[in-house]
Amino acid sequence: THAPDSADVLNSKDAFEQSFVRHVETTLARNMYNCDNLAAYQAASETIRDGLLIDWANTQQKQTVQDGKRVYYLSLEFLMGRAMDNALINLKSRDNTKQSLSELGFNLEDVLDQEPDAALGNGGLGRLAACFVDSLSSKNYSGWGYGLNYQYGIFKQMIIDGYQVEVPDYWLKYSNPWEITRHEIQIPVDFYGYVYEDHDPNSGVAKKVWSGGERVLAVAVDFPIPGYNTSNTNNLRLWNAKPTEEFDFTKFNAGDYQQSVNSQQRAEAITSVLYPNDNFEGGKELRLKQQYFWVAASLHDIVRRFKKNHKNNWNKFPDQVAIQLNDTHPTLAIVELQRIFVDLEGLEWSKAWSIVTKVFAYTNHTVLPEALEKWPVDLLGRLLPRHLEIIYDINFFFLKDVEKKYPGDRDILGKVSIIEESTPKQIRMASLAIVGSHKVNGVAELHSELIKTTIFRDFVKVFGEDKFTNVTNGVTPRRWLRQANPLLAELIAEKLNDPHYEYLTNLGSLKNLEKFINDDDFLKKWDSIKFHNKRRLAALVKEEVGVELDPTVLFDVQVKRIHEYKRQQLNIFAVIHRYLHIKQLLAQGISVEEIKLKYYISKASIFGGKAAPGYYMAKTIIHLINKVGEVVNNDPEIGNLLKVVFIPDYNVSRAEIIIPASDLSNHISTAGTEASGTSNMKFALNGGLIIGTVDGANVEITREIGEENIFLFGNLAESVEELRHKHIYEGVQIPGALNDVFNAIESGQFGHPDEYRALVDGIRHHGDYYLVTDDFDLFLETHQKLEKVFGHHGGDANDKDHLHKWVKKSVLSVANMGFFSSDRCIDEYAENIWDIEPTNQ
Ligand code: DL6
Repeated sequence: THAPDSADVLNSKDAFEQSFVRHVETTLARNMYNCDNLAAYQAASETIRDGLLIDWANTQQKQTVQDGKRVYYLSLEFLMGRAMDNALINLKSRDNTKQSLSELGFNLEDVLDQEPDAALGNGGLGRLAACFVDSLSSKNYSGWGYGLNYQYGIFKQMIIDGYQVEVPDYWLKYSNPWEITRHEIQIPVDFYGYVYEDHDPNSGVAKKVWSGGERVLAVAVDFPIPGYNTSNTNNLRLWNAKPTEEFDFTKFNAGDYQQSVNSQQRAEAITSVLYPNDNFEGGKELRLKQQYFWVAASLHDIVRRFKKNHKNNWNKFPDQVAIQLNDTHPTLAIVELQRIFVDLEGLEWSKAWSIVTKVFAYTNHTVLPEALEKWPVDLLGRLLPRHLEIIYDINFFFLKDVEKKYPGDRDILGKVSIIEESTPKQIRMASLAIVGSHKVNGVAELHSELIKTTIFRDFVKVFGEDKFTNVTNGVTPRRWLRQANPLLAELIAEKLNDPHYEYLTNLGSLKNLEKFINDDDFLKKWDSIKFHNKRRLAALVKEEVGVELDPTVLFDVQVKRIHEYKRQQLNIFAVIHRYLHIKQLLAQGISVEEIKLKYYISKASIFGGKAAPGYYMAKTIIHLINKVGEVVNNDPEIGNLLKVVFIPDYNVSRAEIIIPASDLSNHISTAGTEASGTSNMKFALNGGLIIGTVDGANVEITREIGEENIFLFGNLAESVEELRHKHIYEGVQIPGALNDVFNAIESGQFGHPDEYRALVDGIRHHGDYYLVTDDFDLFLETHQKLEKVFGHHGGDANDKDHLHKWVKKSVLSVANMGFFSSDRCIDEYAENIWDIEPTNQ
C-alpha cells in the first residue's frame, strides 16, 4: 500500500473512466448520451482535478510540516494558457487519458480544444510568471504565486477591414474546473478614510491608526500547479474582490437599495478587468486599487501563515519568507509590510524596516523610461493615506543615509528620491522597490548591465554594485517543447535514449543531440517534423485568415506584442520592398521561376500580436500589415512567391501552434530596448532559426548556440544614443530602398496614405527614434544571406543542401538551448536571491 496520489486516479483506465462518467452524471447532471466535447472537457478536467487535489493536499501538508522557507511570487499577471494538456503532461497521464477518452468515444485533441485560455496577462512578463510557477513545482521548491483572478483577461483581438477590434474575453463563461474558491479565506482590505494618532493604553506611546473608508473582501481562489515528474504541487492563489455584507446591509436598511447594488459593483470592479497595456497605465485610480487590494490580501495571508507556526517571532520572518516583486506593480507590498509591523504588530520602525528589506527582491523588465511606474502623490494619499505617510518616512530615512554618504550633494538626492518634485508630485515606484529590496535584477545580461548605467545609475552609486544582479529569463520546456511540439519532443527522447522524457527537467542533456549531426536519416526526420508542424499552422491560417499557405516555403514569423520598439514596421517595410522588387522584375519580363532562382526564395511572412487599445502607432502597424496582405495575397502574378498574413488574437494556445512551425523568427528590436525576450528562446528550442538584433537574450542565445546558427544584424546598443542625436541634428537619411517603400505607401497602394502618415512621418520628419533607417539595409542584406542558406527547400526531404546547411543549424540550436529552461532561472533565484532549497520529497 502507498499513500494515495494522483496516479491512482489518472493512470488506470478503469479509474479514469469511472470518475469521468460520475462527473458527467453528477457534476454536470447529464448523461453519456448527451455528452458533447465541451461536456467531455469538463468531466475530464474534473477527473484530472480530483487527482491533482490529492497531490496538492499532500504537498501543502508536507511543506507545512517541513516548515522551510517559502518564496512568494507576486505578479499582477499570470498568462497561463490552457491547463488540461499541461496537467496531463506533468502528471504523465496523457496516454492513459487519451486511451480512456477514446474508449468513451472522444478524441483527446478535440476535447483539449474546448478549453478557453486563461489569458490573465499581456505578454512577456505574465507568461514568464506562468513558466516560473511551473518550474517552482517541477524543481520541488515551496513557492506560491499571488495574483488577481480577473473576470476579463486580455481582450480578444478581431481584425475587421484590417483594423484591430477589441472584444471582451469573458473566459469564465462556463465554470472553471481548475479553480477552487476558498470561501473561508476572506481578507478585508480597506481604502480611503483618514489617519489619526492614538496612544497605547499601557505604554502611553503615540501610534498612528488608519481608519479606512471603504472595505472590500478578498476571497482566495486557488489553482493547483503540478510539477513535472514529481508530486510536488504548489499553489497559485488569485484574489476575487467581493463586497462586505455589513456595508450593503446598512445601505439596504437605510432604504438605499440602488446604492447598495452600486457598492457591490464597485467592489467587484476591482478584479473585473486586466489592464491591456504592457507598458504603464498612468493615473487610473482603479489600477492603483487593484495593486493595493492584491498586495494587502497577499501579505495578510503570508503573515497569517507565518504566525501559525512562529507567533510573533519576527526575527525569523526573513528565514521563512522571500517575496519576489514581478516588476514594480506590487511595490506597495513593501509599504504594507512595514505598516503591518509598525502599526499593527507594534515593532519599532528601524527593526521593522530591517526585516522588510531582507524579505523583498525586485525584478525589472524594461529600460523604457516611459514604462516606469509613477503615481501622483494626491491620488495615492487619498486612496491610502497611511501608506503615503509611510512612503514619506521611508524616503526621509533613506535620504538621510544618502546625505551621509554624499554630504551636500543635492543633485543625487533629487535623483534617487522616491518622491519626484514635479507638478503634480509623483511617487517613483521603481525607486521605492529598489530602496525596499535586498536585490534588484534585470532579465538578461545586456539588460541587467544597461539598467545599472541608465535608469538605476544613481542607485548603484548609493547601494553599490552588489545589490544589482542578473537572472536571464527562461521558458518551461514542458509546455514549450513537449506540449507544443510533441513529435519533436518524441524524436529527441528517442535519440537521447530517454523513454521517460527526463530531459525535460534536465535540459542540458539536449547537448547530446550533437552526436547525430551527420546522421542524414535523423536530419530528414527532424525536417519532416518541421514540415508537419508547418502544415498544422497552414490549416490554422486557412481557417482564421482564409489564405492558403504552401508549407514548402520559408515560414518567416514575427509574433509578439505590437510595439514600435519591437519594430514590426521594419519587417513589414522589408516585405513591401520585396513585393515591389518582385513586381519590377516581373515587369521586366523575368519569370517567376527565374526570380526564385536568382532573387528571392518563396516565403510566407506571418505576423501576430495585440496592440494596447490606446496605442495609435501600434494599431497603424497592424493595419498596414493587413492591407499589404490583402494586396500581395490577391496579386495573381505572385502566387506562392510571397504571402503575408496577420493571424488574429495571438495568445498562448496559438503560440503553441505557431512557434513549432517557424523556419525563421524575427527578434529585431532596436538594440538596448528589449529587456530579454522569451519567445526567441521558444522558437530556438523548437528548431526555428532567428534573425535578430544584438539585444536582450539574443546575445546569450548566440553565445550558447554559436554565431553561425543565428542571423544577427543591426546597430549595437552603444551606438543608439549617438544615432538618435545625429537624426535630430543632421536629419534622417532615408535609404533608397526604404524610400521606394514610403513612396508606394504614399501613392495609396495599401489604402489611403493618411492612414499611415504618422508612421512614415515619425521616421522621415520626427527623428526615427527606433532607428528603422539605420538598420533597414542591414536587415535586407541579412535576409539575402539567410535565404541562400535555406535554399529552395520545397519540402523535399532529399534536398541535401537544405538538410546540411539549414537543418543542421536547427539541430545545433536546439542542442544548445539547455541554458534557457526556466528551471535554471528558478535555481538561480533560489540560490542567489531567495536563499531557499528544494523541499524533501
Ligand atoms: O521578462 C519578461 C519579459 C521580457 O522578456 C521582455 O523583453 C519584456 O519586454 C517584458 N516586459 C513586459 C512588460 N513590461 N514591463 N514593465 O512584458 O518582460
